Amino acid sequence: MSISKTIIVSNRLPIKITLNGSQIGYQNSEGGLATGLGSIYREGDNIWIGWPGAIINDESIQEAITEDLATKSLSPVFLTEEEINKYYEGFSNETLWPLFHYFPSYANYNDEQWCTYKTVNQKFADAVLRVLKTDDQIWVHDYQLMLVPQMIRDKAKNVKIGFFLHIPFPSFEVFRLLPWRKELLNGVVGADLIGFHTFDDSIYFINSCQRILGLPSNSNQLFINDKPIIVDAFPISIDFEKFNTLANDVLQKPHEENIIKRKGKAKLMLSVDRLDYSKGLINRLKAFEKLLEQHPQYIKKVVFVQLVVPSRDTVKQYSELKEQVDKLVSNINSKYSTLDWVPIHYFYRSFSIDLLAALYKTADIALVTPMRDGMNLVSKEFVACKSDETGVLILSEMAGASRELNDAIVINPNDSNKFVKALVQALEMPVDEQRHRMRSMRDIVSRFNIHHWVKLFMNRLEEVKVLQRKLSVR
Ligand code: GDG
Repeated sequence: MSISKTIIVSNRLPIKITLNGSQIGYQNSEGGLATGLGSIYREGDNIWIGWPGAIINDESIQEAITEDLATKSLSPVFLTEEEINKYYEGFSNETLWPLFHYFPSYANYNDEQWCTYKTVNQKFADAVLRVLKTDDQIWVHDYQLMLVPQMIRDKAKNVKIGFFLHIPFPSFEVFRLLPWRKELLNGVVGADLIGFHTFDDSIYFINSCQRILGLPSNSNQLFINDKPIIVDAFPISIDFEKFNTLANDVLQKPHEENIIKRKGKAKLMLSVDRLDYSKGLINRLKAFEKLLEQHPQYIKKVVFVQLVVPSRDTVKQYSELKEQVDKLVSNINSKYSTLDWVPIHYFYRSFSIDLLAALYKTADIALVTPMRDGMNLVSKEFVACKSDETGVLILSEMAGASRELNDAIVINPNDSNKFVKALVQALEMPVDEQRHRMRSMRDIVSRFNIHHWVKLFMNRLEEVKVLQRKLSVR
Protein backbone atom coordinates (compact mmCIF):
# COMPACT_ATOMS: atom_id res chain seq x y z
CA MET A 1 0.00 0.00 0.00
CA SER A 2 1.38 3.42 -0.91
CA ILE A 3 1.48 6.04 1.87
CA SER A 4 -0.14 9.28 0.79
CA LYS A 5 1.52 12.64 1.28
CA THR A 6 0.54 16.30 1.28
CA ILE A 7 2.18 18.66 -1.21
CA ILE A 8 2.05 22.38 -0.43
CA VAL A 9 2.66 24.71 -3.38
CA SER A 10 3.24 28.46 -3.04
CA ASN A 11 5.17 31.12 -4.91
CA ARG A 12 7.73 31.44 -2.09
CA LEU A 13 9.24 28.74 0.08
CA PRO A 14 9.22 29.57 3.80
CA ILE A 15 12.96 30.23 3.69
CA LYS A 16 15.38 33.02 2.80
CA ILE A 17 18.54 32.15 0.88
CA THR A 18 21.68 34.25 1.00
CA LEU A 19 24.60 33.70 -1.33
CA ASN A 20 28.08 34.83 -0.45
CA GLY A 21 30.29 33.59 -3.31
CA SER A 22 29.67 29.83 -3.22
CA GLN A 23 28.66 29.96 0.45
CA ILE A 24 24.90 29.34 0.80
CA GLY A 25 23.00 30.56 3.88
CA TYR A 26 19.46 29.60 4.91
CA GLN A 27 17.15 31.50 7.20
CA ASN A 28 13.70 30.16 8.13
CA SER A 29 10.77 32.46 7.52
CA GLU A 30 8.88 33.64 10.60
CA GLY A 31 5.61 34.17 8.70
CA GLY A 32 2.27 32.90 9.97
CA LEU A 33 1.68 30.64 6.99
CA ALA A 34 5.03 28.92 7.55
CA THR A 35 4.13 28.35 11.22
CA GLY A 36 0.69 27.02 10.40
CA LEU A 37 1.80 24.76 7.59
CA GLY A 38 4.92 23.76 9.54
CA SER A 39 2.87 21.15 11.35
CA ILE A 40 2.07 19.56 7.99
CA TYR A 41 4.97 19.86 5.61
CA ARG A 42 7.60 18.51 7.98
CA GLU A 43 5.67 15.28 8.64
CA GLY A 44 6.39 11.99 6.84
CA ASP A 45 7.01 12.40 3.10
CA ASN A 46 5.14 15.70 2.88
CA ILE A 47 6.79 18.45 0.91
CA TRP A 48 6.55 22.20 0.20
CA ILE A 49 7.28 23.29 -3.38
CA GLY A 50 8.10 26.92 -4.21
CA TRP A 51 10.58 29.52 -5.40
CA PRO A 52 13.47 29.86 -2.91
CA GLY A 53 13.48 33.67 -3.18
CA ALA A 54 16.82 34.16 -4.96
CA ILE A 55 17.75 34.12 -8.63
CA ILE A 56 20.29 31.33 -9.05
CA ASN A 57 21.47 30.47 -12.54
CA ASP A 58 24.47 28.30 -11.67
CA GLU A 59 23.39 24.65 -12.00
CA SER A 60 25.84 23.33 -9.43
CA ILE A 61 24.56 25.81 -6.85
CA GLN A 62 20.97 24.88 -7.77
CA GLU A 63 21.81 21.21 -7.15
CA ALA A 64 23.44 21.99 -3.80
CA ILE A 65 20.40 24.03 -2.71
CA THR A 66 18.00 21.29 -3.84
CA GLU A 67 19.93 18.75 -1.76
CA ASP A 68 20.08 20.99 1.34
CA LEU A 69 16.40 21.89 1.12
CA ALA A 70 15.33 18.26 0.71
CA THR A 71 16.47 17.69 4.31
CA LYS A 72 13.96 20.37 5.36
CA SER A 73 11.08 18.88 3.26
CA LEU A 74 11.35 21.81 0.84
CA SER A 75 11.65 21.56 -2.94
CA PRO A 76 12.79 24.60 -4.94
CA VAL A 77 11.46 25.77 -8.30
CA PHE A 78 14.23 27.96 -9.78
CA LEU A 79 13.15 30.97 -11.81
CA THR A 80 15.16 33.20 -14.12
CA GLU A 81 15.35 36.96 -13.73
CA GLU A 82 13.08 37.39 -16.75
CA GLU A 83 10.51 35.00 -15.27
CA ILE A 84 10.50 36.86 -11.97
CA ASN A 85 10.11 40.17 -13.82
CA LYS A 86 7.21 39.06 -15.98
CA TYR A 87 5.40 36.42 -13.92
CA TYR A 88 5.87 37.78 -10.39
CA GLU A 89 6.55 41.51 -10.56
CA GLY A 90 4.61 41.81 -13.81
CA PHE A 91 1.44 39.76 -14.14
CA SER A 92 1.02 38.86 -10.44
CA ASN A 93 1.81 42.22 -8.89
CA GLU A 94 0.97 44.69 -11.66
CA THR A 95 -2.17 42.99 -13.02
CA LEU A 96 -3.81 40.62 -10.55
CA TRP A 97 -2.88 42.48 -7.34
CA PRO A 98 -4.34 45.90 -8.30
CA LEU A 99 -7.40 44.43 -10.00
CA PHE A 100 -8.25 42.11 -7.10
CA HIS A 101 -7.80 45.01 -4.64
CA TYR A 102 -10.24 47.19 -6.62
CA PHE A 103 -7.59 49.44 -8.19
CA PRO A 104 -8.43 48.62 -11.84
CA SER A 105 -6.83 51.82 -13.12
CA TYR A 106 -3.46 50.53 -11.80
CA ALA A 107 -3.76 47.21 -13.66
CA ASN A 108 -1.45 46.61 -16.55
CA TYR A 109 -2.58 44.15 -19.28
CA ASN A 110 0.44 42.77 -21.04
CA ASP A 111 0.42 39.68 -23.29
CA GLU A 112 4.06 38.84 -22.74
CA GLN A 113 3.66 38.89 -18.96
CA TRP A 114 0.58 36.68 -19.26
CA CYS A 115 2.54 34.17 -21.38
CA THR A 116 5.31 34.04 -18.79
CA TYR A 117 2.70 33.61 -16.04
CA LYS A 118 1.44 30.53 -17.91
CA THR A 119 4.96 29.15 -18.43
CA VAL A 120 5.90 29.60 -14.78
CA ASN A 121 2.62 28.10 -13.56
CA GLN A 122 3.42 25.07 -15.76
CA LYS A 123 6.87 24.87 -14.15
CA PHE A 124 5.25 24.68 -10.71
CA ALA A 125 2.68 22.11 -11.91
CA ASP A 126 5.48 19.98 -13.43
CA ALA A 127 7.39 20.12 -10.15
CA VAL A 128 4.28 18.75 -8.42
CA LEU A 129 3.70 16.09 -11.08
CA ARG A 130 7.27 14.84 -10.70
CA VAL A 131 6.66 13.80 -7.08
CA LEU A 132 2.92 13.10 -7.22
CA LYS A 133 1.37 9.72 -6.34
CA THR A 134 -2.33 8.85 -6.80
CA ASP A 135 -3.39 9.13 -3.15
CA ASP A 136 -1.57 12.41 -2.46
CA GLN A 137 -3.28 15.67 -1.69
CA ILE A 138 -2.11 19.03 -2.98
CA TRP A 139 -2.71 22.49 -1.52
CA VAL A 140 -1.95 25.34 -3.93
CA HIS A 141 -1.66 28.89 -2.56
CA ASP A 142 -2.48 32.29 -3.94
CA TYR A 143 -2.85 34.52 -6.95
CA GLN A 144 0.57 33.77 -8.43
CA LEU A 145 -0.48 30.16 -9.11
CA MET A 146 -4.10 30.27 -10.26
CA LEU A 147 -3.50 28.03 -13.29
CA VAL A 148 -1.73 25.29 -11.37
CA PRO A 149 -4.80 23.31 -10.15
CA GLN A 150 -6.07 22.59 -13.69
CA MET A 151 -2.54 21.95 -14.99
CA ILE A 152 -2.21 19.20 -12.39
CA ARG A 153 -5.77 17.92 -12.98
CA ASP A 154 -5.03 17.48 -16.71
CA LYS A 155 -2.48 14.83 -15.82
CA ALA A 156 -3.91 13.43 -12.57
CA LYS A 157 -7.68 13.10 -12.80
CA ASN A 158 -8.52 11.81 -9.33
CA VAL A 159 -5.97 13.46 -7.10
CA LYS A 160 -7.19 15.76 -4.26
CA ILE A 161 -6.44 19.43 -4.98
CA GLY A 162 -7.17 22.42 -2.74
CA PHE A 163 -6.63 26.07 -3.68
CA PHE A 164 -6.59 29.05 -1.32
CA LEU A 165 -6.56 32.72 -2.36
CA HIS A 166 -4.88 35.01 0.21
CA ILE A 167 -6.10 38.25 -1.38
CA PRO A 168 -9.69 39.38 -2.05
CA PHE A 169 -11.59 38.01 -5.03
CA PRO A 170 -13.30 40.97 -6.71
CA SER A 171 -16.92 41.26 -7.74
CA PHE A 172 -17.80 40.20 -11.31
CA GLU A 173 -17.86 43.75 -12.74
CA VAL A 174 -14.21 44.20 -11.75
CA PHE A 175 -13.01 40.68 -12.50
CA ARG A 176 -14.51 40.75 -16.01
CA LEU A 177 -12.05 43.54 -16.96
CA LEU A 178 -9.27 40.97 -17.15
CA PRO A 179 -8.57 39.83 -20.73
CA TRP A 180 -7.65 36.33 -19.47
CA ARG A 181 -10.58 35.96 -17.04
CA LYS A 182 -11.77 32.69 -18.57
CA GLU A 183 -8.36 31.02 -18.51
CA LEU A 184 -7.78 32.02 -14.88
CA LEU A 185 -11.13 30.69 -13.69
CA ASN A 186 -10.61 27.47 -15.64
CA GLY A 187 -7.26 27.14 -13.89
CA VAL A 188 -8.74 27.48 -10.41
CA VAL A 189 -11.72 25.16 -10.91
CA GLY A 190 -9.26 22.33 -11.47
CA ALA A 191 -9.28 22.20 -7.64
CA ASP A 192 -11.79 20.19 -5.58
CA LEU A 193 -11.89 22.76 -2.78
CA ILE A 194 -11.46 26.51 -3.33
CA GLY A 195 -11.01 28.69 -0.27
CA PHE A 196 -11.26 32.44 0.33
CA HIS A 197 -10.96 34.60 3.46
CA THR A 198 -14.58 35.75 3.45
CA PHE A 199 -18.02 34.56 2.44
CA ASP A 200 -18.35 37.56 0.08
CA ASP A 201 -15.17 36.60 -1.81
CA SER A 202 -16.52 33.07 -2.27
CA ILE A 203 -19.85 34.40 -3.59
CA TYR A 204 -18.06 36.72 -6.05
CA PHE A 205 -16.01 33.78 -7.31
CA ILE A 206 -19.06 31.55 -7.79
CA ASN A 207 -20.81 34.42 -9.55
CA SER A 208 -17.91 34.90 -11.98
CA CYS A 209 -17.79 31.15 -12.68
CA GLN A 210 -21.51 31.16 -13.48
CA ARG A 211 -21.35 34.18 -15.74
CA ILE A 212 -18.00 33.70 -17.44
CA LEU A 213 -17.73 29.90 -17.59
CA GLY A 214 -21.47 29.16 -17.51
CA LEU A 215 -20.95 26.64 -14.70
CA PRO A 216 -24.04 25.43 -12.84
CA SER A 217 -24.02 25.94 -9.07
CA ASN A 218 -25.97 25.03 -5.99
CA SER A 219 -25.25 27.06 -2.86
CA ASN A 220 -21.46 26.69 -2.34
CA GLN A 221 -21.03 23.95 -4.94
CA LEU A 222 -19.97 24.38 -8.55
CA PHE A 223 -20.41 21.54 -11.03
CA ILE A 224 -17.73 20.59 -13.54
CA ASN A 225 -19.34 17.99 -15.86
CA ASP A 226 -21.55 16.90 -12.93
CA LYS A 227 -18.61 16.66 -10.53
CA PRO A 228 -19.20 18.95 -7.53
CA ILE A 229 -16.41 21.14 -6.24
CA ILE A 230 -16.73 23.25 -3.10
CA VAL A 231 -16.14 26.99 -2.74
CA ASP A 232 -16.06 28.30 0.83
CA ALA A 233 -14.70 30.81 3.34
CA PHE A 234 -11.74 29.86 5.53
CA PRO A 235 -10.64 33.02 7.37
CA ILE A 236 -6.90 32.74 7.98
CA SER A 237 -5.46 33.54 11.38
CA ILE A 238 -2.21 33.77 13.33
CA ASP A 239 -0.26 31.75 15.86
CA PHE A 240 -2.03 33.31 18.85
CA GLU A 241 0.13 31.56 21.45
CA LYS A 242 3.35 32.75 19.80
CA PHE A 243 2.32 36.42 19.94
CA ASN A 244 0.72 36.13 23.38
CA THR A 245 3.91 34.56 24.77
CA LEU A 246 6.19 37.01 22.97
CA ALA A 247 4.29 39.93 24.46
CA ASN A 248 4.63 38.48 27.98
CA ASP A 249 8.27 37.50 27.65
CA VAL A 250 10.52 39.09 30.28
CA LEU A 251 13.14 39.68 27.60
CA GLN A 252 10.73 42.17 26.07
CA LYS A 253 10.72 44.34 29.18
CA PRO A 254 13.57 46.68 28.10
CA HIS A 255 11.79 47.30 24.75
CA GLU A 256 8.51 47.99 26.51
CA GLU A 257 10.00 50.26 29.15
CA ASN A 258 11.80 52.22 26.46
CA ILE A 259 8.60 52.75 24.44
CA ILE A 260 6.56 53.64 27.53
CA LYS A 261 9.23 56.14 28.67
CA ARG A 262 9.31 57.76 25.26
CA LYS A 263 5.58 58.16 24.87
CA GLY A 264 5.32 59.72 28.36
CA LYS A 265 1.73 60.64 29.12
CA ALA A 266 0.67 60.60 25.48
CA LYS A 267 -1.44 57.80 23.99
CA LEU A 268 0.32 55.61 21.47
CA MET A 269 -1.37 54.90 18.13
CA LEU A 270 0.26 52.23 15.97
CA SER A 271 0.05 51.19 12.32
CA VAL A 272 2.10 48.45 10.64
CA ASP A 273 1.87 47.90 6.89
CA ARG A 274 3.83 46.86 3.84
CA LEU A 275 4.23 49.79 1.46
CA ASP A 276 1.13 49.27 -0.66
CA TYR A 277 -1.66 51.45 -2.05
CA SER A 278 -4.17 48.87 -0.76
CA LYS A 279 -3.17 49.54 2.85
CA GLY A 280 -4.72 53.02 3.07
CA LEU A 281 -1.65 54.94 4.27
CA ILE A 282 -2.65 58.27 2.74
CA ASN A 283 -6.24 58.30 4.05
CA ARG A 284 -4.96 57.38 7.50
CA LEU A 285 -2.35 60.14 7.62
CA LYS A 286 -4.93 62.66 6.43
CA ALA A 287 -7.38 61.53 9.12
CA PHE A 288 -4.66 61.93 11.75
CA GLU A 289 -3.90 65.42 10.47
CA LYS A 290 -7.60 66.28 10.62
CA LEU A 291 -7.73 65.05 14.22
CA LEU A 292 -4.96 67.48 15.22
CA GLU A 293 -6.60 70.29 13.24
CA GLN A 294 -10.17 69.81 14.54
CA HIS A 295 -9.30 68.63 18.06
CA PRO A 296 -6.20 70.58 19.12
CA GLN A 297 -6.67 69.27 22.69
CA TYR A 298 -4.88 66.12 21.48
CA ILE A 299 -1.72 67.97 20.53
CA LYS A 300 1.07 66.47 22.69
CA LYS A 301 -1.46 63.93 24.00
CA VAL A 302 -1.02 61.43 21.19
CA VAL A 303 1.93 59.88 19.35
CA PHE A 304 1.41 58.02 16.09
CA VAL A 305 3.96 55.34 15.24
CA GLN A 306 3.71 54.36 11.57
CA LEU A 307 5.84 51.43 10.49
CA VAL A 308 6.10 50.88 6.75
CA VAL A 309 7.87 47.79 5.51
CA PRO A 310 9.59 48.39 2.14
CA SER A 311 7.90 46.48 -0.66
CA ARG A 312 7.92 46.49 -4.50
CA ASP A 313 9.43 50.00 -4.47
CA THR A 314 10.91 49.64 -7.96
CA VAL A 315 7.34 49.72 -9.31
CA LYS A 316 6.17 53.23 -10.25
CA GLN A 317 2.94 53.27 -8.19
CA TYR A 318 4.87 52.14 -5.12
CA SER A 319 7.70 54.65 -5.43
CA GLU A 320 5.12 57.41 -5.99
CA LEU A 321 3.22 56.27 -2.91
CA LYS A 322 6.44 56.33 -0.89
CA GLU A 323 7.05 59.93 -1.98
CA GLN A 324 3.49 60.90 -1.06
CA VAL A 325 3.79 59.31 2.39
CA ASP A 326 7.20 60.96 3.02
CA LYS A 327 5.77 64.34 2.07
CA LEU A 328 2.60 64.04 4.11
CA VAL A 329 4.43 62.88 7.24
CA SER A 330 6.91 65.68 6.86
CA ASN A 331 4.15 68.30 6.38
CA ILE A 332 2.23 67.13 9.44
CA ASN A 333 5.34 66.93 11.61
CA SER A 334 6.66 70.31 10.53
CA LYS A 335 3.27 71.90 11.16
CA TYR A 336 2.51 70.41 14.59
CA SER A 337 5.82 69.39 16.24
CA THR A 338 6.98 71.21 19.33
CA LEU A 339 10.45 71.16 20.85
CA ASP A 340 9.46 68.27 23.12
CA TRP A 341 6.92 66.38 20.95
CA VAL A 342 6.73 64.94 17.44
CA PRO A 343 3.27 63.71 16.33
CA ILE A 344 4.33 61.01 13.83
CA HIS A 345 7.21 58.61 14.32
CA TYR A 346 7.64 57.15 10.85
CA PHE A 347 9.90 54.18 10.06
CA TYR A 348 10.51 52.88 6.55
CA ARG A 349 12.14 49.56 7.33
CA SER A 350 11.47 46.20 8.89
CA PHE A 351 11.54 45.67 12.68
CA SER A 352 12.44 42.53 14.60
CA ILE A 353 9.46 40.47 15.70
CA ASP A 354 10.42 41.24 19.35
CA LEU A 355 10.21 44.96 18.84
CA LEU A 356 7.01 44.53 16.85
CA ALA A 357 5.42 42.56 19.71
CA ALA A 358 6.55 45.20 22.24
CA LEU A 359 4.95 47.90 20.09
CA TYR A 360 1.70 45.94 19.80
CA LYS A 361 1.67 45.43 23.56
CA THR A 362 2.33 49.06 24.51
CA ALA A 363 0.12 50.66 21.86
CA ASP A 364 -3.15 52.10 23.17
CA ILE A 365 -4.73 52.08 19.72
CA ALA A 366 -4.00 50.07 16.57
CA LEU A 367 -5.06 51.65 13.31
CA VAL A 368 -5.64 49.00 10.66
CA THR A 369 -7.40 50.86 7.89
CA PRO A 370 -6.72 49.33 4.46
CA MET A 371 -8.69 50.37 1.37
CA ARG A 372 -8.94 46.63 0.69
CA ASP A 373 -7.28 43.62 2.32
CA GLY A 374 -7.86 39.88 2.02
CA MET A 375 -7.67 39.37 5.77
CA ASN A 376 -4.99 41.53 7.52
CA LEU A 377 -2.95 39.68 10.09
CA VAL A 378 -1.66 42.81 11.86
CA SER A 379 -5.10 43.34 13.43
CA LYS A 380 -5.04 39.81 14.87
CA GLU A 381 -1.42 40.09 16.05
CA PHE A 382 -2.25 43.30 17.95
CA VAL A 383 -5.16 41.55 19.69
CA ALA A 384 -2.98 38.54 20.57
CA CYS A 385 -0.37 40.81 22.20
CA LYS A 386 -2.87 42.67 24.41
CA SER A 387 -2.74 40.22 27.28
CA ASP A 388 -3.91 42.86 29.80
CA GLU A 389 -7.08 43.14 27.67
CA THR A 390 -6.85 46.92 27.21
CA GLY A 391 -6.34 48.74 23.91
CA VAL A 392 -8.60 49.68 21.03
CA LEU A 393 -8.57 48.39 17.47
CA ILE A 394 -9.79 50.67 14.68
CA LEU A 395 -10.43 48.42 11.70
CA SER A 396 -11.46 49.09 8.10
CA GLU A 397 -14.60 47.34 6.95
CA MET A 398 -12.67 46.59 3.73
CA ALA A 399 -10.36 44.16 5.58
CA GLY A 400 -11.47 40.53 5.74
CA ALA A 401 -10.70 40.64 9.48
CA SER A 402 -13.64 43.01 10.07
CA ARG A 403 -16.05 40.06 9.56
CA GLU A 404 -14.68 38.35 12.67
CA LEU A 405 -13.40 41.23 14.81
CA ASN A 406 -16.64 43.13 15.07
CA ASP A 407 -15.76 44.43 18.54
CA ALA A 408 -13.25 46.71 16.87
CA ILE A 409 -14.35 50.23 15.91
CA VAL A 410 -15.15 49.43 12.29
CA ILE A 411 -14.85 52.28 9.77
CA ASN A 412 -14.96 53.03 6.06
CA PRO A 413 -11.50 54.54 5.37
CA ASN A 414 -12.97 56.85 2.71
CA ASP A 415 -15.24 58.53 5.24
CA SER A 416 -12.84 61.04 6.76
CA ASN A 417 -15.38 62.52 9.20
CA LYS A 418 -16.28 59.15 10.68
CA PHE A 419 -12.58 58.26 10.69
CA VAL A 420 -11.81 61.25 12.92
CA LYS A 421 -14.80 60.42 15.14
CA ALA A 422 -13.44 56.88 15.51
CA LEU A 423 -10.04 58.27 16.55
CA VAL A 424 -11.70 60.42 19.23
CA GLN A 425 -13.85 57.49 20.37
CA ALA A 426 -10.74 55.31 20.68
CA LEU A 427 -8.78 58.01 22.55
CA GLU A 428 -11.65 58.48 24.99
CA MET A 429 -12.83 54.90 25.41
CA PRO A 430 -13.24 53.93 29.08
CA VAL A 431 -11.03 51.03 30.21
CA ASP A 432 -14.05 48.85 31.03
CA GLU A 433 -15.34 49.11 27.50
CA GLN A 434 -11.84 48.44 26.11
CA ARG A 435 -11.64 45.27 28.23
CA HIS A 436 -15.07 44.08 27.17
CA ARG A 437 -14.27 44.48 23.48
CA MET A 438 -10.69 43.19 23.68
CA ARG A 439 -11.70 40.10 25.66
CA SER A 440 -14.18 39.02 23.01
CA MET A 441 -11.70 39.65 20.17
CA ARG A 442 -8.98 37.70 21.99
CA ASP A 443 -11.38 34.85 22.48
CA ILE A 444 -12.04 34.69 18.74
CA VAL A 445 -8.38 34.96 17.67
CA SER A 446 -7.19 32.39 20.23
CA ARG A 447 -9.83 29.83 19.25
CA PHE A 448 -9.76 30.31 15.50
CA ASN A 449 -5.98 30.37 15.22
CA ILE A 450 -3.69 29.33 12.35
CA HIS A 451 -3.63 25.67 13.45
CA HIS A 452 -7.43 25.60 13.42
CA TRP A 453 -7.39 27.12 9.90
CA VAL A 454 -5.04 24.49 8.50
CA LYS A 455 -7.01 21.64 10.09
CA LEU A 456 -10.32 23.01 8.84
CA PHE A 457 -9.10 23.29 5.24
CA MET A 458 -7.46 19.87 5.16
CA ASN A 459 -10.49 18.14 6.71
CA ARG A 460 -12.77 19.84 4.23
CA LEU A 461 -10.63 18.68 1.33
CA GLU A 462 -11.04 15.10 2.56
CA GLU A 463 -14.83 15.61 2.79
CA VAL A 464 -15.12 16.91 -0.79
CA LYS A 465 -13.58 13.74 -2.13
CA VAL A 466 -16.06 11.66 -0.10
CA LEU A 467 -18.91 13.75 -1.51
CA GLN A 468 -17.63 13.33 -5.09
CA ARG A 469 -17.31 9.56 -4.66
CA LYS A 470 -20.83 9.33 -3.22
CA LEU A 471 -22.32 11.23 -6.15
CA SER A 472 -20.41 9.22 -8.77
CA VAL A 473 -21.72 5.85 -7.47
CA ARG A 474 -25.33 6.97 -7.44
C1 GDG B 1 -1.44 38.83 2.40
C2 GDG B 1 -2.80 39.52 2.22
C3 GDG B 1 -3.63 38.34 4.27
C4 GDG B 1 4.95 43.65 9.02
N1 GDG B 1 5.95 44.46 9.37
C5 GDG B 1 6.88 43.72 9.99
C6 GDG B 1 6.42 42.41 10.04
N2 GDG B 1 5.23 42.40 9.43
C7 GDG B 1 4.38 41.20 9.28
C8 GDG B 1 3.15 41.33 10.14
C9 GDG B 1 2.17 40.40 9.45
C10 GDG B 1 2.63 40.47 7.99
O1 GDG B 1 3.89 41.10 7.96
C11 GDG B 1 1.66 41.30 7.15
O2 GDG B 1 0.49 40.52 6.97
P1 GDG B 1 -0.87 41.13 6.40
O3 GDG B 1 -1.93 40.11 6.55
O4 GDG B 1 -1.17 42.37 7.17
O5 GDG B 1 -0.61 41.57 4.90
P2 GDG B 1 0.08 40.96 3.53
O6 GDG B 1 1.54 40.85 3.65
O7 GDG B 1 -0.40 41.88 2.46
O8 GDG B 1 -0.53 39.47 3.32
C12 GDG B 1 -3.48 39.70 3.57
C13 GDG B 1 -2.31 37.59 4.29
O9 GDG B 1 -1.72 37.50 2.99
C14 GDG B 1 -2.49 36.16 4.81
O10 GDG B 1 -3.42 35.43 4.06
O11 GDG B 1 -4.05 38.57 5.60
O12 GDG B 1 -4.76 40.28 3.40
O13 GDG B 1 -2.63 40.77 1.56
O14 GDG B 1 2.32 39.07 9.90
O15 GDG B 1 3.49 40.96 11.45
N3 GDG B 1 7.10 41.41 10.62
C15 GDG B 1 8.31 41.72 11.18
N4 GDG B 1 8.84 43.00 11.14
C16 GDG B 1 8.15 44.02 10.56
O16 GDG B 1 8.63 45.14 10.53
N5 GDG B 1 9.03 40.76 11.79
